[in-house]
Amino acid sequence: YEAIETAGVGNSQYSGKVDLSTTASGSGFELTDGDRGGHKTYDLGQGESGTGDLVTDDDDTWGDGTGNDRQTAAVDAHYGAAKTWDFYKSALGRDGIAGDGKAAYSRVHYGDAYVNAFWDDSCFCMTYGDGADNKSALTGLDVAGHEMSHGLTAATANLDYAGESGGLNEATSDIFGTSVEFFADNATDVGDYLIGEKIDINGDGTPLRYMDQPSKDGGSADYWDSSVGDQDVHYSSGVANHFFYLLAEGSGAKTINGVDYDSPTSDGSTVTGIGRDKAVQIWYKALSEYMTSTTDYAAARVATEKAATDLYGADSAELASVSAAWAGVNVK
Ligand code: ASN
Ligand code: ZN
Ligand code: CA
Repeated sequence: YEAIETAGVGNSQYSGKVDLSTTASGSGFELTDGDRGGHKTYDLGQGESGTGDLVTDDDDTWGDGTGNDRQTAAVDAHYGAAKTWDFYKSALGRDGIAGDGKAAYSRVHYGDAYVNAFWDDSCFCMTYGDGADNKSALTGLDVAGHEMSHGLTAATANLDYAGESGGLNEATSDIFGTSVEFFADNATDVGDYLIGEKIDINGDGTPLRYMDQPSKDGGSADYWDSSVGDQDVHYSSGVANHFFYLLAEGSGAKTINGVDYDSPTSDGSTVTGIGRDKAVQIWYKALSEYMTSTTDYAAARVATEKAATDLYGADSAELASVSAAWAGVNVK
């Protein structure tokens, strides 16, 4: 028996009609991605442990695009993992989460009315709840990129998930999650600097987080202050999310893919954006070469300045923007 890679079609809930890498199995097909280390997607059937069942199908056309159908959450999860894998490879030159070509796996339909998604390093897997109505799985593309990137952080800087390093850990997942969304160039889920805008867990159409002005969510920090490390890591992440937005896009008002942003600095200074691609390179090099488990905001500034110097030079406009963006979020 030899696994045969096949090209499936998925009707996703959040990203429209998508291509899926699947594998022929017996008389049917399974969600095993032979193009990306063999990444598998499982249905937990509302359970909370183990793997449940590998998701299978008779005709290689998956899901109906709604939360009423059990396959649909698996479609979004499988697609999100594939796009994240491809982003790592093409933008970061990285072969999978740990850089060794090995796949993780995804689990959908976790628990009953569970409103979260998470990465777990001990299983090297990511898991998605079904949302409050059990029909709104938390499988949006930026969420998948976010959760998988917790694995990337664990395999690199391994930032402690508390205090300022915890905020940096969370922000790294938002930075790469958003980068995956832009990279995927999906017509239904277009790239933005909003996190979780598709899954609607607030129930009013607002996203979970905003990178241009993190405080728009009602809790996140726009700027560093000495108490930011006391906040929940999903709020202290705001400082680095805001840094990344400023570095990529610059300060002030801007419309990207139809979304209006407004990103003020703490002191009214102007930051000139260097573009998302360069900002991602700088963040990844800082994360993988200069940050450690205890890196705080001051040390993150140093790490990204070193990375920008390595990549673009000590006299570069890119380095100047890194310094200006940190100053703009009050990391001096
Ligand atoms: N969705 C959350 C996260 O990835 C889950 C958590 O806070 N543990 O950060
Ligand atoms: Zn997270
Ligand atoms: Ca988004």
